[in-house]
Amino acid sequence: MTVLPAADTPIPIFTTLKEVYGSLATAAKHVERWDELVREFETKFGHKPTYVARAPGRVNLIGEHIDYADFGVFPAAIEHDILIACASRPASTAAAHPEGHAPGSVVAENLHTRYTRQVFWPTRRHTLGDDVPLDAVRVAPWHLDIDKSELRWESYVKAGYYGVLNHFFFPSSISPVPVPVDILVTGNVPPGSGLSSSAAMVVSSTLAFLAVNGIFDGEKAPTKGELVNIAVENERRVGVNSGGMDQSASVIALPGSALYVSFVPSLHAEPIVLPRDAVFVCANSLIVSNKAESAKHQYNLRVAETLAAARLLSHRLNLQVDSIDGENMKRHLVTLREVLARKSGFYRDEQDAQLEDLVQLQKGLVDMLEIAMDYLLPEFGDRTDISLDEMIGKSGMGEAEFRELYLSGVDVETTNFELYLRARHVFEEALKVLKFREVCLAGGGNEESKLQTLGKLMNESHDSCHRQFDCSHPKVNDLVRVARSFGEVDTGRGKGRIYGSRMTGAGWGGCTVSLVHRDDVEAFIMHVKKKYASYEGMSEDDLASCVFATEPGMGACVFKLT
Ligand code: NG1
Ligand code: MG
Repeated sequence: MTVLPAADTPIPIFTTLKEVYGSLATAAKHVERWDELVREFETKFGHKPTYVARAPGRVNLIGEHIDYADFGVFPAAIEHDILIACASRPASTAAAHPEGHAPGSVVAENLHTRYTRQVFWPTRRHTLGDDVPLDAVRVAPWHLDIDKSELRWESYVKAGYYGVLNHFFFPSSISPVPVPVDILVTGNVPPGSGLSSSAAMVVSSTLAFLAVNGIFDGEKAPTKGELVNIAVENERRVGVNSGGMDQSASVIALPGSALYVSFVPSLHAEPIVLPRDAVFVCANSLIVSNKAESAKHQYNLRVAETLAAARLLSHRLNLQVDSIDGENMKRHLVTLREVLARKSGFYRDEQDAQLEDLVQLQKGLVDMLEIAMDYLLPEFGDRTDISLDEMIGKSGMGEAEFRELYLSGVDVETTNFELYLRARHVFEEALKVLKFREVCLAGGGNEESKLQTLGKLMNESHDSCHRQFDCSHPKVNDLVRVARSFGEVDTGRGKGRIYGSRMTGAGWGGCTVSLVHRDDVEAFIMHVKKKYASYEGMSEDDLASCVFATEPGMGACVFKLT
């Protein structure tokens, strides 16, 4: 991805919490956490931290599972965040640790007692593939072992470090070696809940390693857009073939605005102010979606299905998506967005100018819906799914190359694929995002009817995630039902003003987001706490961390301690 000016601003380096959270009132709620983090760092490591890297989670308002098809999405940063206090390890304390002398070694602690202390250091990966002693190979990329088979907290720390090492300390002939680092992590983004704790971990880890290595002091400091690109690359190292939505929201967000983020031709983020009376309330279904475990048969399978749908469409439409490499055909992955662009007759470079025009994009999407219906449904019968054999047959590719390109990252026990429903969800959802953006941007007009339109789009988005994309969960559907039923509650000022409710994030558990009138937020939160069965018997404190209103918050930063 190249980067457009919108994301081309520097990553902020702050020295007050008011700057970090965008207002004194918000900052006041976090002072204690920050103090504890700094204090504990000193207790654990015997020296003071020099920086705290901060990255927030995000809530996606609309546009689910379409970022990796290259369509625009609509997230906002939340107040919940990951904080990483860090400092280079002084020689005096390094002596106390056997690992203290390895270049770039990391001692990572977590304030959460469930996560144990981790020590690791990078090696250089020899071109022949073996790890060899550091000083033997000067021109080899850095390597860290990341366990993709289970979800480990330090994997996200390592993923962030990986990108820093290979972007800033490689090739080593022109870069110095990284310093040994002590870090202490804390966070309050609930994991596995669709609020992007993972992106917040990876972004804050990337920032921490950049900061301690002095990269912000030099000319090499990356812009926000560059940080997003590095963080996306980093997160894929944990084994999820994600799009770029979460990292964009976590890095680029500004207080008071949601973001319309688009990815083609390059990362572009447009801050958009939401209607005055709109408040978004998150509620946790308490079903934790374990990414590492589920990636292969859920998330990555959906990525594969949408890419396979794009392949079938491009074959049927006769689009030139592959290239010739000598004697051989070189196959390329194309996204549904690219098929749309090429179908409209524009190749990669020209498509931009044309598709900047969102009206054109809208028309293209409507066309694609029809094309998908013609070409992605099975030949016979009234089912919507097609068999593996039929899918490969319709791809124009040989079986082995198809399996290698599309199915190698997923567990395919399934023999049937819902390519039509997945593609239809993507095109319809992309249309909903454009509509959502348009309503938010429209000046004047009736505020109430704006909220109703936004809410309706959110409801439709949820129903499509559930029925067409099959990424919801029965409990999440219950929670959505509970939220929507607030519309029947008499608040004393009339019926509860809930405009829409949907799952947010990858799904298969996690959180919902509901659009509620500002004046009804408290009553709504009480209603949900009381009616969602899994909340029964929970303490007020625990409930408060399960159901909360969010205002679009500030993106990531580095805090410099004096
Ligand atoms: P979450 O909910 O953070 O796991 C995932 C992807 C996004 C996007 C959404 C679905 C990662 C890091 N992020 O988000 O890119 O595809 O699902 O819209 O996997
Ligand atoms: Mg995630």
